Parts: sequence; structure tokens; C-alpha cells
Amino acid sequence: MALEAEVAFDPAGRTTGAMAADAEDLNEDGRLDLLVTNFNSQGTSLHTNVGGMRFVDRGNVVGLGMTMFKYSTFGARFLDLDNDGDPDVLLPCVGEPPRLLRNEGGNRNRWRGVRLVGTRSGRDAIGARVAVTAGGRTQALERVDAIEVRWPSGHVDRFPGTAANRYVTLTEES
Ligand SMILES: [Ca+2]
Ligand SMILES: [Ca+2]
Repeated sequence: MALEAEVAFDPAGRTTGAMAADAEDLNEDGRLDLLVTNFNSQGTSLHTNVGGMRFVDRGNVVGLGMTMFKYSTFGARFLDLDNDGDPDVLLPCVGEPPRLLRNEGGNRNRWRGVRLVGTRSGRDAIGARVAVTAGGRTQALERVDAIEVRWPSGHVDRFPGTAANRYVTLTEES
């Protein structure tokens, strides 16, 4: 499958260590892209999902290849460390402090982030579904009227809309 998806090799056709991976929709096209870390001298691969289960390695294009060239990286985790709505990445390295790469590309869209706290459901609310309603349509627009959370317990809470470009914590009504 890795061969068919074109994630088994670097852009020069060489095999890589493929030590760790994480997925995130980095270009906001609705398809998960794939970051794969490798041994030193192999760089880090950033496989852009081009659809049809095919990927193009853009690690060198965005600077990941050279930035991580001298490190053997055994982990990868996307997270928004600076709370600006775009994914940054944490890369633990063998024999070196972990590398934190801040996304300087920026999130050009309006966004809202929610942190869910379950009470009847598990604390982390794994499996909850969040729907955002704006102007009668259920999607993220500039003005949000309501946020509905369907918790794993089956309970449904409806919260008022939030301002754009910030995170909010929503707690399950007990
Ligand atoms: Ca994508
Ligand atoms: Ca960020």
C-alpha cells in the first residue's frame, strides 16, 4: 500500500527509516496529509495528500528535509503550541533535545477551537461529535450562532456561538 500511495520512498527514490508518523490536514483541503520522520541524513518527509490515496513528498519544499537532516527522529506529534489555530509539530530526536517546529505559514481562515470536558462521558470525551451552526447552515463561518456537542454518553448540549480565532472549553452538562 505504501508503494501505491507513494509514501515508501523519498523524492529521489531512496527508502527511508520511517520512524514515526502523524497526520493533519495542513493545507486545509479536507484530506489528511502525512508527516513521516526518518533516520539522520534522510530528512523528514511531508507527504501531501493529492487524493485517490496518493501522496507527494513536499518535505524539501517546505524546509523540513534540510531542517531535520542531521537528526534521527523517533516521534512526531502535531499540536497547536502557540494557540494561533495552525498546527505546529514536535519531533523527539535520538540523543538530542526534541525539536519544536512552529508553523509560520499561518492560518488564513477564521477558525474556532474547542476543548471538550466530559462529565457523564469520559473526561476526554473521546467519540464526541461537534457541530457548528451559522446562519442556519452547519459549518464554520464568520459568525457562529451555536455549537452543538453530541457526547459519547448520548447527551446533547447546545452552547452559544464563540468569537473567531480562539479556543473555548465546553463542559458536558451533568
Ligand atoms: Ca490536506
Ligand atoms: Ca500554531
